[in-house]
Amino acid sequence: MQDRLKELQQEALTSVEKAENLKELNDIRVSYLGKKGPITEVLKGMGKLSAEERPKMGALANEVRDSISSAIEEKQEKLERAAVEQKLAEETIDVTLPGSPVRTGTHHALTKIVEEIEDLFIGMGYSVAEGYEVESDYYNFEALNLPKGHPARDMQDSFYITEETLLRTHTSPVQARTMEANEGKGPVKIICPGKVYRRDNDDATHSHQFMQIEGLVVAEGISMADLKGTLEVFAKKMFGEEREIRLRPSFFPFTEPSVEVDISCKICGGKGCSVCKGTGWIEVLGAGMVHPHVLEMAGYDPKKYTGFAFGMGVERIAMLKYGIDDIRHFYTNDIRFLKQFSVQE
Ligand code: FA5
Repeated sequence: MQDRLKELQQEALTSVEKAENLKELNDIRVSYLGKKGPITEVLKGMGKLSAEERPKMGALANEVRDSISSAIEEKQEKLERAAVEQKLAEETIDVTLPGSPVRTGTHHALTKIVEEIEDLFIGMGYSVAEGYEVESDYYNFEALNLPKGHPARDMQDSFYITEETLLRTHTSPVQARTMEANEGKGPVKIICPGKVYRRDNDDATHSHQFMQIEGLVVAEGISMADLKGTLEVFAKKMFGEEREIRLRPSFFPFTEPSVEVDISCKICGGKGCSVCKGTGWIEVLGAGMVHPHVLEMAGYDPKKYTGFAFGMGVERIAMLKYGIDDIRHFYTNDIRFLKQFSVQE
């Protein structure tokens, strides 16, 4: 029995030594130390031993068991450590490798320009107002002195949705709505940026959808000089201190007098070039003194209040500022064009 126990001990220790993984090791534990294992089997024959031999054999059996058990424990630790080391080696991260860049979006050129213009006018005490892109015929035309059938409606070919609703053709309806909301009381000083829509054929300088920024100031004693001074500040801040502005007589049914406003060409400094078509001036916006009838329709007393208004095309301003030669770049989403106007700029 003693020999058999020693033999089993040797066998078990060799198997433990050879075990390559935790599963194999567990199988060894079960087969040698389990209740149905060979050691238990051998010990069943203890009853046949003499009273003297029995405790000796019991002690030997315990020793064999303990030695196998501690060999298994030791090996288990070794295998577990090896497994952790292998995992760490496999998952090693080289922190010195260059990272893959995270792609970030950028501000759209038009957003940048709108924000710049907003900041400029907010600095002069204006607040930003918003209107509706789907507008009623009344606010888009009638409240601006353009009754149904008025020939000047042709100046802004429209996308009608129903007889009385259309995609707004300009941001001027916000003038009418803001004045009406004020019920003829107190001053108004707003700018209103937004999208507008016209049945214009797309080309290098025209788009069927574009952006405008409307400005409106109504108070007692507002004059054309205020309009000119305001636009001069705008032109110089936007395009440089050396820029001049020029007002040319024009016609808008909602302003009287009306003007087209030109800015001296930034490219040639006013000498004449292909961009300004040799004139030295570039048209950027329409403006004028708010027509007394428009004031009246919105509830203002034109004998007491006067006002000026202007409306500029945002794409045209951006084209001038950044030297962009085709308005379609703003809408064709070429990433090479768009990423030039990154937020960090
Ligand atoms: C108007 O829309 C008037 N509501 C502006 C105004 C406001 C006048 C307040 C007086 C008082 P006009 O149709 O000229 O005006 O358009 C204004 C600006 O929008 C133009 O100077 C131009 O810069 C831009 N614009 C007009 N049509 C287009 C188009 N199809 N594509 C791109 N920009 C355009």
